[in-house]
Amino acid sequence: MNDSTQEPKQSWWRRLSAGLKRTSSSLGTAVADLVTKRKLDRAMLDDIEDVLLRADLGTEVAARIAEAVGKGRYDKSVSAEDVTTIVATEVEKVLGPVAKPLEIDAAQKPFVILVVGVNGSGKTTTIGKLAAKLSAEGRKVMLAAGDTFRAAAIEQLKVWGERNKVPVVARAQGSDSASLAFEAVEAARAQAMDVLLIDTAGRLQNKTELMVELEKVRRVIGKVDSSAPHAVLLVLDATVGQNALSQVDAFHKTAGVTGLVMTKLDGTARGGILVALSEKYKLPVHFIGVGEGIDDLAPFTARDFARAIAGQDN
Ligand SMILES: Nc1nc2c(ncn2[C@@H]2O[C@H](COP(=O)(O)OP(=O)(O)OP(=O)(O)O)[C@@H](O)[C@H]2O)c(=O)[nH]1
Ligand SMILES: [Mg+2]
Repeated sequence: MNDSTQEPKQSWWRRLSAGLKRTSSSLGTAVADLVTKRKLDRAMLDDIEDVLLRADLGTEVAARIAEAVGKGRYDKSVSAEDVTTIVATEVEKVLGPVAKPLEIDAAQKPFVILVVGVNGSGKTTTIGKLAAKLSAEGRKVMLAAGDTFRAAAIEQLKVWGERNKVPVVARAQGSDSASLAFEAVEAARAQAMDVLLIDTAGRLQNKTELMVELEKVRRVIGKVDSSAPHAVLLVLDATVGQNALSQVDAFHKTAGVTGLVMTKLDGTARGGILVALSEKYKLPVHFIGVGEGIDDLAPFTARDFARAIAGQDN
């Protein structure tokens, strides 16, 4: 263990800013190319807006940033730094209201967290990382292997359980995942657990029967405790870019998503999508995944993310 308290933050900031480097440096280079040897005019602002759209920031945010750049600067020369500073400021304004910690209500025993998302987005890994965080805070955590489709998925969750020294409720492959979830809530209650994290099978947002199954899981959990699930986390893979928008749409409608986790920000040029999502859906963003390891889950903070996107130093 490193005894410097700065160390963990430094390392995830490094991974986040390095991960978003492809976004920030292509944005920075494109902006620099646009602003050199020219005075600001409408055409330049349109070009800047295009660059921002290509960074996945979304039409509203791109237009707003271009407008902010234009304000009071027509016929003047602007620097690339002026523009990226405005990018960071405007992005932070969008992210500020959605950057919210995941609050565990201690009055709910167990506090039930259902984890949903498309195939391979990082659900199981995020559960493993979250279990570590919550246990470190002194909470009694239990996991439920609600992804009953694949034997490997059950094994994967059990490995995270062992690593974290927390119990895992699991059944044989092919069991009904709603009844597994029901059983897990009862077990967590009987064993006075603080938090129950329920894994689910990955499902594409356009596969109706799988989305209906998720609705059932949700409903059945509510039969044990009508206030549960207390949180429904949608895990999104940053590398999918624009597809994340339809994922949020579909999962929100079916599962009543209460918050987002965005993974794989350690290696993507598409992290800007989180800005477009925040602008459109305004769902809380709790955590970001910046690697595959147990410690690679960082609380989401608007300023850090905005500065990383804009390629600024922390
Ligand atoms: N680089 C990186 N890899 C990640 C991150 N989160 C998860 N992964 C990796 O992504 C892959 C899929 O992760 P899982 O946790 O199995 O994803 P899942 O959503 O449970 O997948 P299914 O159960 O198949 O739907 C694994 O190889 C993880 O190690 C992250 O933040 N960064
Ligand atoms: Mg999984």
